[in-house]
Amino acid sequence: MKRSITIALGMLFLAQSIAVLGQQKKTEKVELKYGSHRIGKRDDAIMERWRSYGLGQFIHWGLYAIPGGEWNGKQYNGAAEWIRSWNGIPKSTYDSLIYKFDPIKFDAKQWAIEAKQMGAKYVIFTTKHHDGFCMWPSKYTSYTIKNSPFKKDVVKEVVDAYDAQGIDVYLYFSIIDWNHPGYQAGNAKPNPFTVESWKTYNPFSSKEKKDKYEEFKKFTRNQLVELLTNYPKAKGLWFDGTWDPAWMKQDGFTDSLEKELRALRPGLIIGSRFRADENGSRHFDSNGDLMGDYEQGWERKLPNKIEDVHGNDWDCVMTVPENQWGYNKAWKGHIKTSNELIEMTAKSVSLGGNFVLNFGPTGDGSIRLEEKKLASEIGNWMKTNGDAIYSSTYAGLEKQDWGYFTKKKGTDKINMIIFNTPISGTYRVKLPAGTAIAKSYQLASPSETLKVEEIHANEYFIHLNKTKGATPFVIVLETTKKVRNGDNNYEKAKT
Ligand code: FHN
Repeated sequence: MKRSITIALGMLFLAQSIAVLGQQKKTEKVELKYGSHRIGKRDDAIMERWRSYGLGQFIHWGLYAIPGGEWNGKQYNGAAEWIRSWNGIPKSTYDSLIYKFDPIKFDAKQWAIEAKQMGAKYVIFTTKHHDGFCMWPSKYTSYTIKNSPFKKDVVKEVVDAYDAQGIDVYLYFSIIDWNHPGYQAGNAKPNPFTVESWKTYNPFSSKEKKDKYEEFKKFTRNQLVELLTNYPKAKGLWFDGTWDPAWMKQDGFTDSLEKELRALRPGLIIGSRFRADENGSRHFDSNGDLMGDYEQGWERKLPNKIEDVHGNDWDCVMTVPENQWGYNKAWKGHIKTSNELIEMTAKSVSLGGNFVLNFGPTGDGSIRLEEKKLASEIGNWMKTNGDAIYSSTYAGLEKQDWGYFTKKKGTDKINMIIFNTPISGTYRVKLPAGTAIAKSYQLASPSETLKVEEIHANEYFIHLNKTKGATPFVIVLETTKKVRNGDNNYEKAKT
């Protein structure tokens, strides 16, 4: 028993070491056929726009919204959108939910208006989740919205409505497809998982399964081309379910598919989840180079320091309750408040990333009241303080006890996003050498300047005019180059 625990811990350590190593640039590069397609960040205008978003909306909507985490009065304990994988339901019974999908309250225009009010600059919408149900009338399967009582092309309605509100649309697509006869998860990954063991790993337990998987690959490719062709306004694809070892083993196929999709839509944005290299490395190839346009590994977690993001673009996708993406009638565990979500947004931007908040509409197409309330509270905050989020990024300064710094791109403005105010109402701020504060004010009241006191070289006290209540807020520091006049007498201050 003791030995197996030791072995298990050893394996866990090894797996974690491999994962960590995968994110670090290797000094000795290995020759890769299917590694990263680009070294370094994208520098085009489309990607620059992606970087400016700050806040996005994720929507998980599909057949799973009908049971909402409950089947015949029994609660499923996993994430609601995974309910089909539960032994409590015959799979064919789940699949027949297609005949019940008739969301009479679905109003994409209203969703988009509310998303805009929240301050979202992009939306990621589930065109197909793991159950395989297509929210667009795909011609490659009959398991689509077209064959539901609703019939209408939901993806088109979402794309058009959000685009009309100036919100960029990204199409979520699950590689896992429980409905397709050729799909399979693959045999368990080799253990230990090494370059050598991966080379000889066979994900298929029979030739028949391997052949069927070839059909599935064609089907997947066709659906992706179909999505990009049908919805030219969509800016990118957001892949999921690609941890599946059968998919990970398709290195040559996925490498050329990525090239094909990018050729079909120049400027297309794809995150790091799409494919693995020939050694089974995901997100980062075996040389530690990012496999996509931004790091897509921050799901329900955030980096803590700038070193954690290795200079890459990234986004964080987050649920309101613990691990529920699709609609679940009974949210359990901690439900995040708007202040917590605003703090996550601020933290993301302060570390150079975007924050994406998930919504799970109900089976009738409405957005649940708790989510509407959060969206409206976040939106109210963003109206006043959004300038510290949009087109803002890492300021070169670490997180402080009072909150986070962001920097407005192309300006000398540094924002302090405040979540904790000291009883004194005074914040201590250390800026890089050669930086002076020309002016400071709250975003909520730019005409009322704040008293700035220099206490050491490049170190200041910013005094609030009056201490604030329970809402986070932003202090702007308009900075200039510092001119030394030699009359500083910091010792007297004894600070
Ligand atoms: O299994 C899914 C889950 O249902 C949800 O879609 C999230 C969103 O990022 N992705 C998967 C888990 O990584």
